[in-house]
Amino acid sequence: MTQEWTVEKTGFDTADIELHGSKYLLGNGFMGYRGTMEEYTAEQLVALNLAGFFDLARGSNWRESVNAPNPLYTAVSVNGKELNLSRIAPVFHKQTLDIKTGIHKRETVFPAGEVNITVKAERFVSKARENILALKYSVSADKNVDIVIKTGTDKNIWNISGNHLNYTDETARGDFSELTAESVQLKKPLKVYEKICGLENIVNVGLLHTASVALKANEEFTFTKFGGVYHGDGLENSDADFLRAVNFGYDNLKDEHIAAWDAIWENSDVVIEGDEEACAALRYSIYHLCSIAPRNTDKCGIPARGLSGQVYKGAAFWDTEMFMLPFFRFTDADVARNLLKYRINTLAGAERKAKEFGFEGAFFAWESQETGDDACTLFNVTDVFTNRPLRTYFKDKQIHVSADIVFALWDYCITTGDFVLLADGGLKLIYECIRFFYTYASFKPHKDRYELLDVVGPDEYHERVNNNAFTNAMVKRAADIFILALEKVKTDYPESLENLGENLDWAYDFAKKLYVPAPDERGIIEQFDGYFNLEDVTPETLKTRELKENEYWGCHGLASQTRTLKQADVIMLLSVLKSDYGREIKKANWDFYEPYTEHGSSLSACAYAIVAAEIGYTDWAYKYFMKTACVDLKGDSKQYLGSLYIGGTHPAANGGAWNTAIFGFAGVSFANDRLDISPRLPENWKSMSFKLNLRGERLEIRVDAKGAEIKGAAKTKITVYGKEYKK
Ligand code: IFM
Repeated sequence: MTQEWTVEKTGFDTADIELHGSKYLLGNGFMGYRGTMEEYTAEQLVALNLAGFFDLARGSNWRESVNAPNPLYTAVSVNGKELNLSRIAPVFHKQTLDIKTGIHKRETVFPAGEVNITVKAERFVSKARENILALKYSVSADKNVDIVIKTGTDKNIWNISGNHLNYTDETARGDFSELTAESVQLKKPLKVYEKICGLENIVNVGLLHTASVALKANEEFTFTKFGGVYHGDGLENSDADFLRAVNFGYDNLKDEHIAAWDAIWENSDVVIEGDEEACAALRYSIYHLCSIAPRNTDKCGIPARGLSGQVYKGAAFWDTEMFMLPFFRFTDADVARNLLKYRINTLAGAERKAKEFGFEGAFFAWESQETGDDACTLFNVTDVFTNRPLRTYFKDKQIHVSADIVFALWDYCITTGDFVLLADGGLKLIYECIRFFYTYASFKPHKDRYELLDVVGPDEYHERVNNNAFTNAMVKRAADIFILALEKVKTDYPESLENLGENLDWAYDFAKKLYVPAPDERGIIEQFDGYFNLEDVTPETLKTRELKENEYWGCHGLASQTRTLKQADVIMLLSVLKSDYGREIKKANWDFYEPYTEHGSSLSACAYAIVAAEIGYTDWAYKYFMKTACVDLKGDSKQYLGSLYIGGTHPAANGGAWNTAIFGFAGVSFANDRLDISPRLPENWKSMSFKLNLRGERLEIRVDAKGAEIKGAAKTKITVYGKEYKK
């Protein structure tokens, strides 16, 4: 990043097209628009990815999020030759994303024979009107020249598995076009509008308009464009809504869009004094979280790759609850509530899944789309040796997801004080999850305890293990939460108890007797039964054993019989249930597990960073914080799982960066109605300032090496390094 608020690159390399599509992403929670050039098409991975809209790709049984046709498509030709950056080496090129305002710009000087043509474009996906996109496009030349502008709605967009739409109507009238489509299987309607202002003598072919313009030397020709994308409830008044936006005009739309972003930053900005690079990377992470947050709906979760495309089928994973929700519950409780309501709304899907696998209660999807049914396949990875799908057990054994959701839901209630959510379906969700775990668990009479056998923990390289420490501890926490939530509802919302079973003794017994692996005499928690007996090999050694690029280490691959783990597992547990484990235990486990961890998932480094900050390994904490915060800036994360493409943005890491800054470096914790702040900043950080919303109070917090200053906490009880804070 060149400045704290700007991502910018001067120069052009075709190799960057894929990375930049994600890095320069615009989004507003309803749609994501990749950071591609206006003249790009499917080949350069143009995508307008829609949140919460899923269907099959034509001719396949692959269900993924739907990409809409591109209403901002625009290209310039000179003498019949299109000025396409992916094919013509530019004289100059600059791409910019202003993360404060969510505005994307490009400036490209194309050589066109004797003439240099400059294209400047500015665009945004409105943060104030979720269906609207707008573009301002200018062309100039250093000599008089005739150009042809081609603009319109382009259907030739990137789709991983094929088109999801059948087009039912396409109309172009003058400077306006309208496309109506329906999704392939469910026949869900979609409308895309497009309107141009400032272009004359237009000739229409299909949804594309062309116009010839005689450019005068060094005089800029400018026009604007508006796009409208509608599905679901928005369709009802889409004609009028789009027209209103067009009539409002580009500059007004831009102003209200910037004002909407300002309001978001007002609550969510974090200022790091003394380290511009870290500050910029953290802001960039926050930008992504806010770009994809479902602000106006509780019908969809956040996809694991945000709105950058269809990777992982556009589905939501545990990433949302464990990595992103903390940011939202402290900065924008409405978004946090929407995300949790989405889980409540999809409880029926989780119940169907439990039943399908022979259990009761709610087994939430590993990959959740709009109904909560699991989009995850049983074969998630393609073997690079045989090109055949490999059986993975993410869907059927990664049961911790149900506990993660319970954990996040309770944390939301505690942080915001919104316990009404329990009456609003929250308690029922918790109850069904605990019922699922109870039926999944095995009771061992000779040990008088319940065990969780045959599971997959966060570390996906070791499948079908017994008593994974993270899973057991999270399920135990979920069972304890059920009892707390039940008491709360009994007292405050007794009417919502009626849909729970009469006799709940089993739940108390389960909470009491569920086995949670304890630290051994060295203080180390065994990741799962028998982990310590595995071959003592680190990822570096495993790498030397690889026979092929992108070889998958899980399933029966290289890592499975060794101690090498894909991502934080025990350390994830320690980063989450932090008050259950002391510093010495954290240190012993960090030292033990760190060398074995590949960080093959972008979810891993932040867990190590948070625990490192807590145990005083500040340099490590900083290193892993920057790895997390820069993941989408550098684009150096894994792009393939076997031969499966997994590129795009990484919202879990974006959330993990915020979690590290706030919970790790600022040492924020909220428990027993008390906020504690115990800062341990990296040496070069003079201070860090941020805001937290806590039970209706908006706290302004500044931490430095000496402690913390807090404004706005009239009711909140606060301690700093465990000592009462004098307000
Ligand atoms: O949820 C993660 C998982 O933990 C590791 N693989 C990628 C998933 C989506 O981010």
